[in-house]
Amino acid sequence: EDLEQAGIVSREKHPHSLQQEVTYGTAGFRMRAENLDHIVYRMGLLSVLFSKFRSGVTGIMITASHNPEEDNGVKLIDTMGEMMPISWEKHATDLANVSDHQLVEALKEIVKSEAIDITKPGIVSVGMDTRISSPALSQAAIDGIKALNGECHNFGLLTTPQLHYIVCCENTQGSYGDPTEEGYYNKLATAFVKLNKDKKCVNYVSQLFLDLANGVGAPKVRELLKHLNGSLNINLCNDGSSGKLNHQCGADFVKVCQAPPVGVNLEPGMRCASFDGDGDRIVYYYKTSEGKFSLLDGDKIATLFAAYLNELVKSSQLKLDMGLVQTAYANGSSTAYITDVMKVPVACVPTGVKYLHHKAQDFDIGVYFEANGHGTVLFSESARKLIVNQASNSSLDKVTKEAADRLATVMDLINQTVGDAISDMLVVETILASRDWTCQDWDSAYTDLPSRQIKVKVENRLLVETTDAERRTTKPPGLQEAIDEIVSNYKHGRAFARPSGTEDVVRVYAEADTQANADKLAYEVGMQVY
Ligand code: 16G
Ligand code: ZN
Repeated sequence: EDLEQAGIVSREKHPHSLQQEVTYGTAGFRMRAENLDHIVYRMGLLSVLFSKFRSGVTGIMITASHNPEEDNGVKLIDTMGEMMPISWEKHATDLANVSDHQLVEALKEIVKSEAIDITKPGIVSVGMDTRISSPALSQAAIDGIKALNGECHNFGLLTTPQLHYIVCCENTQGSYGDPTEEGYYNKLATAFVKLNKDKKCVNYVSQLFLDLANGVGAPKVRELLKHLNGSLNINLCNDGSSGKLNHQCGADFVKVCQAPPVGVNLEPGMRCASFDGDGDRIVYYYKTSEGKFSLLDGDKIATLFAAYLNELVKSSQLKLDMGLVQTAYANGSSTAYITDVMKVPVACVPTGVKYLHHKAQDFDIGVYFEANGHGTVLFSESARKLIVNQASNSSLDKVTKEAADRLATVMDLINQTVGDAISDMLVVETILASRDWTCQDWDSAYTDLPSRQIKVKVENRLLVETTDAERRTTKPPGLQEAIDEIVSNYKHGRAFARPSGTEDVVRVYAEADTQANADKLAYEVGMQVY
């Protein structure tokens, strides 16, 4: 039968070739591309089982996001366009590690433990980024899907969030949008053009300098521009025509180095943004009139979104509760601002989109962002209905109805399946235009505490264990006490250490009153971990 067939194809075309054990990490499997072939093939198999289990279309994305060109990765997408649930990660890990002749047995094991009806259809949508290794790996995934007699929708080049969007559309009978790349541009562009049609701006300039990290964002933003009818001008930088993927550019580089990417000649007055390699993160930045580089990261984007949505909800005369979700990396000033000034509840969760997304579902409107620029807004089903009803309620006064209409349109501009650089960019631009703000205006809400991130190479990063959304360590013994002691010597000091979920290192984050102190604090905490 099919499962036996999967075993034959495995041995003949995608043999297991790796010594070390691998685990399905924070965002799937990620490693040197040459080691991934059999893993991706097996994820093709798993995605078919997962589709049968869910009775819907699942997805597979081939990408390693902001990692170097030599790496690649694979992650699975659930039927609502969200990440595969954590409970299935162990199946992915098991399947990736078994030998070729144990494979059929492992598949049977999954079928049994999840009580999967194997006779159901298995349908999987596949997308990939621009890496040189992506087409071959994408083929490995397709081979896996076909080996189990699954149906494959091969979309080729996509940003990660585009694939999430398409999978969601495929499972919701078009109510979320058309399940095509074209449908994606149409939905976003229609909302953007509507929201920006009669803007009269003095301070906001409709000109964005966009660093695409030489990744898949470049061809996709070009496509988008064709649909925007000139309502936004974008200068594409690092668009893949010469530079190397993620090399000295992209959202991760800019965030970690707190410096502009190569290829962008930053001058005061310019509004700039960077995508990461697969288009699911964005950060903004500009040069102040004093000539200082200033970053508008995920925290700044979250507060911009939340404040604006809050106002629209109030003007629409709706009662919807809003919450903001962050991780330990959120700048302390942002958390204080949201709590004390905006008076919006803040939750802190462990690093990784799956945790943020899940927590955001607790609110009518849940805004979540990682400081690194990955985030979106979730509207509960009841909130969505209330907003749509209010927008079409003809008994309301003009101002209220217009606000509700605007809120409904902003909702259409947001990719709720996952953080999406293209969608987030369009929302930021809409809000800045509607407020007639420059970057400096936006930035003035609060001042970030200087911070520093470092990574520490250790023998075994898993010796460090954490609690309290990664803000405190429980192991090794004595580490947290030592960190507390060091931190107490710094004004506005805060620091934590956590094992990375994507690299073999321990990450240390520190913030303090000055950059020199933040640097020193990170270093001192790093020495405790080492
Ligand atoms: C992955 C996560 C990202 C997280 C990062 C942290 C997803 C889709 N991506 O890229 O959210 O910030 O890992 O990596 O979940 P780290 O554990 O190595 O610090
Ligand atoms: Zn990414």
